[in-house]
Amino acid sequence: MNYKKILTIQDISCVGQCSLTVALPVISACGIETAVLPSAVLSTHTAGFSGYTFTDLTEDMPAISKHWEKENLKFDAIYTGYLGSAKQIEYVKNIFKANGKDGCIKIVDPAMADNGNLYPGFDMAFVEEMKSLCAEADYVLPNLTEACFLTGTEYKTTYDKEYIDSIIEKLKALGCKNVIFTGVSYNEGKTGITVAEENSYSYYEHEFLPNSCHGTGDIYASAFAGALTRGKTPYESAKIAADYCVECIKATAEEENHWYGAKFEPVLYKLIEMLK
Ligand code: PXL
Repeated sequence: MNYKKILTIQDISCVGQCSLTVALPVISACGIETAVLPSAVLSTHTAGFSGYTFTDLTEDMPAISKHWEKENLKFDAIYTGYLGSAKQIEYVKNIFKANGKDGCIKIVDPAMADNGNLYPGFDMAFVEEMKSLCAEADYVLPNLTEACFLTGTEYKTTYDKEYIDSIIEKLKALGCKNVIFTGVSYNEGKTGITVAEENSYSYYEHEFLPNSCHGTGDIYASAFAGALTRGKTPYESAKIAADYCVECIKATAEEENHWYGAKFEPVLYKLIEMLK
């Protein structure tokens, strides 16, 4: 049996259906063993809650990585999400080298911004460090806001293919090998993903749902990482992750008060079916 292991590095938001509380179940549902390295522990995520706690785990990282090295624990893929500090990015780069198997797939979701703004607590010094992490990744999964910050491009809400392609070119100039560009919308009522591989670009368009949910970026990146590690092509993985996110958003739309995350759990079985 082709049994694979992913290490995912992102925060634990104790409540909020994002980062590790999404990545662990979603990647496990893809049939992949999932090891975790928490970047920080927060009582909730930072989008919509106030007064949350934040415990930075940056200085735990080197010892954890060293211990795994000593035990010869290595991973087929390493997928990073929300990171707790700019310094952490340096440690993550070492983890890529020290804890990945030969040919380890490195997936970076530069989770730091949305809707034209950086998340609370992030600044341009973090963006600078993130650029260097993206350059070491095999797959980078930015949304439009993150792609604009990474490339110094003006953020626009209406745009054409030329605008998106020019951002992808700038990301490639930064050293990003394959770009999975999420939330790219050219037509009303539709959105999609541009999959810019080393030598070919493709676009998957799907329905745009008006009730956008917090945490769907993490659901997307986790499903993509799981599908890709399982052996699906980048395009198939991008499509499966998009179709699964649509199912999660639809499942959440039924209840107006569920504002802090997407109800991804009741439709996990659909992700498993898509992977067959
Ligand atoms: O979903 C991205 C994310 C992850 N972790 C924390 C967040 C956010 C987005 O706001 O606040 C703590």
